[in-house]
Amino acid sequence: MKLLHVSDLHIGKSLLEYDLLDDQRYILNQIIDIAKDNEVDALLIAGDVYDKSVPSEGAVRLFDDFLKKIKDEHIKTFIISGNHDSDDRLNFASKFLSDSDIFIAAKYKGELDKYELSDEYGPLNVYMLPFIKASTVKHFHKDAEIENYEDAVKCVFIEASIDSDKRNVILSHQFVAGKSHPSLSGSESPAVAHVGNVEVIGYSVFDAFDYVALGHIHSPQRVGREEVRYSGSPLKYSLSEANDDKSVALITLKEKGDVSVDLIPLKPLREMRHIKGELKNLIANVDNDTVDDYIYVTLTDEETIDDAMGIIRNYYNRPVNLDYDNSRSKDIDFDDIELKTESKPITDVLRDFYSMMYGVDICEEEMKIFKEVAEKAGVINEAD
Ligand SMILES: [Mn+2]
Repeated sequence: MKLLHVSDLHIGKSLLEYDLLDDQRYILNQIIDIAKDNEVDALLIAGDVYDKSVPSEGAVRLFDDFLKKIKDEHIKTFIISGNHDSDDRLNFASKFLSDSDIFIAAKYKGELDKYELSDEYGPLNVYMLPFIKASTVKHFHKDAEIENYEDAVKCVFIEASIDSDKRNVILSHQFVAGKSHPSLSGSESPAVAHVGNVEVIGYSVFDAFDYVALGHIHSPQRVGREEVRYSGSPLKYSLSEANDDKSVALITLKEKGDVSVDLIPLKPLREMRHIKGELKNLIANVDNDTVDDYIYVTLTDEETIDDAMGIIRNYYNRPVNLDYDNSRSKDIDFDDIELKTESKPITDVLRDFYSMMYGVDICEEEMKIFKEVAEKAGVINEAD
C-alpha cells in the first residue's frame, strides 16, 4: 500500500500583495504528478486546505480544479480540516464527493471517521481526525475528564476502540511533540510553543497507528519516531522557511509494522530567497534567474537609504520585505520594548523609535501625519 502525505496547502495565501495562486496551482499539479508516477493508493491531505476560513473566490476555484483533476485521475483522497479551515465550508458537498472516492472529514461529530482499504497484506484502516479543540470533544463526551488537547485526542481514540493489532493510519492536524517540541517556522499561527501549552499532544498518544500523517507545522519533520510526521507545507510561506527543503512523504506499508517513508522533493514555480548585504552590492550582483523569486532583503548599510524598497523593485519583481541589520537595529532589545513603552504616550514612543532608526528627530509635519493615522486607527483620541 502506497500513500502520499501532504498538508498545509493554505490555498489563497498571499505574501504581501502577491497572491500565490499560480504558485499553488503549479505545486498542486506537481503533487498530482507525483501521485500518478508512484501509483499511490491514496492521497492524504492533513489539514489547512485553505488559508482563511472564508477563502477567496480564486482559492475556491483552484481547490475545485484540484478536486476535479484528482477525480479524473482516480486518486482516492482523504482530507481533514486544519485550524485555518472553516469546518462547515470545507465539508461542502462532501457527501457527493465521497461517491468519487474523495473523503472529507472537516468536523468532529462525536465519532472518528474510519475507512477500510485493502491490499495483499490485508485490511488497512484510515482514520480521519479533523482539527479539534478540547471543548469540541468535551461537548460530545460530557463525562470524560478533558482538560487539554491531549486528553481530548485520547478520549476520541478510546471511543473509537482502535485495535492496535490491525494496520492503522491516521490523519491529524494538531500540535504533536516528541521529547522536544517540533521546530516552528513562523507561518503556522497561532501555534505557540511553550511548556504547559494546553495544545501540545505527546506523540505516544498515537502509538496504535502505523503511520501518523500530521498537519500544522510547516517544516517537514518526524516527531518522536519515523512514522509520526509533519509533511510540511508544499510551499515556503514565511521567511523562516526560506532554507527548508519542501517535500511530500511517500509511505509504503507492507505487513503490520513494516512501514517505510520516502521524501520526494517539491520544486516551486518561484523560490523564496533571503538576500543580505549593502544595497550597492546587492544590486550589482543580481542573478537573472532569481528576479521573479520572492525576495526578503536585509540591508547592512549603516545609513537608512531613501526608498530602498523602490530601488530593489527596479531589479526584483517580487520583493516581499526589507529590513536592516546594522548597529542601530542590533541596539534594539525586543524583550525590553514592552517595558519601556507601556508607561509612555504613543507619540513619545514614536519619537524615540524615529530618532533611534534615523538618527534625527521626527519633524512636526511627520508627527502630525502619524497622529492623524493613529486617531483613525483608534490607537489615540484627539485628547492625546
Ligand atoms: Mn498550517
